[in-house]
Amino acid sequence: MNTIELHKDTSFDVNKLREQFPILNQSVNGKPLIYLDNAATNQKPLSVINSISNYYETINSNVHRGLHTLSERATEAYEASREKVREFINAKSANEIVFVRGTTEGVNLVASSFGKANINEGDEIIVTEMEHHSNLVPWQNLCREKNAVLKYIPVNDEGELILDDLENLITEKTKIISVVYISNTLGTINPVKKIIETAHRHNVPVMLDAAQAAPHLKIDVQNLDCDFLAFSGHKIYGPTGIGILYAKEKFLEDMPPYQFGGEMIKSVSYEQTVYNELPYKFEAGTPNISGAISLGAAIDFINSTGLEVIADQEKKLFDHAMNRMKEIGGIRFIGTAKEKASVISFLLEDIHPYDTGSILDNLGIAVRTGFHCTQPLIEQRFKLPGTVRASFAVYNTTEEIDIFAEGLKKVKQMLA
Ligand code: 7TS
Repeated sequence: MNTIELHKDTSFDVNKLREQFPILNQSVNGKPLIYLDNAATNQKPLSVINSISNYYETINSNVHRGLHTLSERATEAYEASREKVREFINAKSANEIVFVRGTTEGVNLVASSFGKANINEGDEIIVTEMEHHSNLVPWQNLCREKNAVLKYIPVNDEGELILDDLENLITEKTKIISVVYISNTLGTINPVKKIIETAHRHNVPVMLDAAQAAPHLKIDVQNLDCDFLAFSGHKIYGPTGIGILYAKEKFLEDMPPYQFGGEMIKSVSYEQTVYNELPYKFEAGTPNISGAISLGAAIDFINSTGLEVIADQEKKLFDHAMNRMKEIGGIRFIGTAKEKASVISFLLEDIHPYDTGSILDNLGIAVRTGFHCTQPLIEQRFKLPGTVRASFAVYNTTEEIDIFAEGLKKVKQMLA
């Protein structure tokens, strides 16, 4: 193969990739669907969809139980997927990967289990002003139950964390810091490694909400040295109802179980129970087997497409969208951090976000409007009624963004 052919083979063809996403090929409200709500959930390639039906057509069976062949096959596929997740985030051991429902359950598990064992009256927990509700409400609730204090790392007008005071925010009472890696509302990529280094100098463990990071950048938990990390399958081209919690083994060993029942036990008598080894101690009940297996298929999709290719395409889409949107005039961007992912939150003139969203929907364009599950950030920090949010995935095209920009012009003509 000569170099020209080689180049042709490796170049990214978005239209070819789109053939793997049947949902994109449809009309909505009489217009071709333009799906720009990828931060909420992205669409699934055929390989993921097929892996779900393939599981039920060929090996459906409960895991870790039967000695029979199907159960062994299901268990093997389930555990192979755990290994894929381990590799995906470069964890030391598959024992550190717990299958959960998603990011929300991952945070709840840590708040509930680590919280029960380690948080006492007067202790402090630190989050940021830009947390998704799922990395805020569990900690708020824990603090209420334990009479502990929740502190916030502030956000500047550009939507970046103000870290100058972090050293002062951390005290002897700080028991854990939990931070969003990439903000779903602002798109800010937070300097989490720096936060982790600072926290560790004070012996404080750090949890990362990687719901928006997992689809966009390479996560290396050993390099980051984070103590806990969670993400959701449905934001990395996988199914809903499955996600993972990563935690360093030393924490998982010491933490009490989160839920109790089958799977999480080694032996049970009428008097007492011996808990199972890791990670099963945290996986009570029949798990989402098909979900876990097709999460593995989603990781295969990302690996075969290439995280770098995905990041390049998203950067191209983001830059193109920013240029087109700036041409329109009258758009206020919320979140203009230097380090940003492919998420654009904005307001068009003084038009209510819901009105902009509805008109775009009539044009077949799906965006999200409102608080994006970050109500304190939008309402209290930025004093806004909500924003419109466009978020891009690898299968979006610059032509779609041109239509989106024309749609915004139409909204402006109609309502400004
Ligand atoms: N953390 C972040 C940063 C998120 O963006 C989300 C979901 C979650 C946590 C919760 O993930 P789940 O899978 O457990 O629900 N974010 C969004 C969004 O931006 N629009 O809809 C869901």
